[in-house]
Amino acid sequence: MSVTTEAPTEGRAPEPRDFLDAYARMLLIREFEQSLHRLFLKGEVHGTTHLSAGQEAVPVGVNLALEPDDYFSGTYRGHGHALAKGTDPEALVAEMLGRETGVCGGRSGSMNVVDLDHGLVGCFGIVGGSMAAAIGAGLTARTNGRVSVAFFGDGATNQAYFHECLNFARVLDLPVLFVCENNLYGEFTPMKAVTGGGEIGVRAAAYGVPFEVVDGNDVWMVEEAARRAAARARAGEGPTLIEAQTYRHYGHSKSDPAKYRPDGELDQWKQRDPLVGARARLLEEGVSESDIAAVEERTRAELKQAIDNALAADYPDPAARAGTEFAP
Ligand SMILES: Cc1ncc(C[n+]2csc(CCOP(=O)(O)OP(=O)(O)O)c2C)c(N)n1
Repeated sequence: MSVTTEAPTEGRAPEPRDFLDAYARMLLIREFEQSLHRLFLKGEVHGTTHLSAGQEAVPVGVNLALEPDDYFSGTYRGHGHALAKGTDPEALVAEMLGRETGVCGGRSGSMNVVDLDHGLVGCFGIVGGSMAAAIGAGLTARTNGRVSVAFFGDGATNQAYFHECLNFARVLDLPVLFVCENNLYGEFTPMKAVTGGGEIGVRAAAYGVPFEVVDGNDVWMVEEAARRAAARARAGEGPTLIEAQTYRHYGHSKSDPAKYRPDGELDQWKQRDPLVGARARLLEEGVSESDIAAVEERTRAELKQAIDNALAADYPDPAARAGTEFAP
């Protein structure tokens, strides 16, 4: 059961200002992750990080269709999910640096960020865990008119979570948007090698959940699909699966140089970089080069200030952590 892209877009049509804001948000995510990469190489970020560079149009496009108090959950590749919804960049980078000003007081690190003020019920290192969390938030969302979004990867569609959660959401008509970021790879593994049948959307159809496949590098196509799905959810019509086809520019995590990808594949995808496409669209919409340049400059300057502030912040006092953490 698919939903055609001819379905009417709910809500008002985007204006040039919206396009500029969306571009700025994607640029913020890209530059944030590149900064994180540099901070990791300098030894400031511990453990590992999973960068989402290349996939920015998915969370930003979905967020354009959400209200500020809607819920969402992300993966370990969650910097973009959080920044798209409004998490403060300074608090997010401070979290990556383990500082007390971090959004979780420096306790979560890169993979497990929570920011309830912006509806982020959690980022999950367990593949598919985001779906279960979004179902929980969806049960609440059903009672207060909100929607709940789960971001997850193509690999997660082979987890039991995917099947249980789609079934459960359909049976209870929960207002949940399942947003699969199909970046063609799991951990070192091509999606086609591990996905029986090769198609993700048809799996949703098996549970009676409508699905759409969209160009995940086109922020406005993602927004339109999310707007339709959110409208159905708010109307009590239940869940939707959106498969956003995209590509990650880096390897799976910091220990993966992504040598397994065929020669030329990354370059081909970079020609369809979501930021390059959005910038070209802005010019087509009549936004001037100087307006775009001003936004780019402001975004970079604000991010630099945020990082400087985060680096100057203190580490949490270990004594103050007593009783706040779970140990088996
Ligand atoms: C339940 C579980 N199984 C295995 C892993 C190890 N693992 C971490 S990421 C990953 C690949 C997931 O791929 P995908 O869902 O496509 O997301 P992507 O990393 O491409 O964004 C795997 C197998 C895990 N973290 N959790």
